[in-house]
Amino acid sequence: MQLNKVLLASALAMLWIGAPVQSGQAAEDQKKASAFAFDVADLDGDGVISEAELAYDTAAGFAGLDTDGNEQLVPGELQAHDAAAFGRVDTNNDGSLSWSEVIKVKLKVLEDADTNGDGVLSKEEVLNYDASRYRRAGS
Ligand SMILES: [Ca+2]
Ligand SMILES: [Ca+2]
Ligand SMILES: [Ca+2]
Repeated sequence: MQLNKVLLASALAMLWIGAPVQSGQAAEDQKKASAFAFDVADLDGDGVISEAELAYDTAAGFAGLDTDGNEQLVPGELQAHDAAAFGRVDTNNDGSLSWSEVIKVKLKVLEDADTNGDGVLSKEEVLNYDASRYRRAGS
């Protein structure tokens, strides 16, 4: 089921933005999940994630999580939601995440994670970024 795989990985990538690294999840599992999300998001298989691929992946993740289809994500639609992370993404504080709020954060992540500044994310950049988030979340 390719579509389910895409939605699952996109959901993982979605978490990758704003939110919840699950507490108690082993670092190794977290790394595997990141690598899997990367492979699915890399649609053309060139080994890097471009801004267009990131936007596509975000859109798929957003649609997959928006179970009532109202184009807003509310806490109940996000698993393992973390109030602090949710609040950072919810910039207008209306208690739900709109597409523009989500994509803005994603593009910021791309900027932050792109350590060599070439405008695309390599797997190494993504894994390093996720690992640094994981360490922060665990401390
Ligand atoms: Ca690519
Ligand atoms: Ca909002
Ligand atoms: Ca890069």
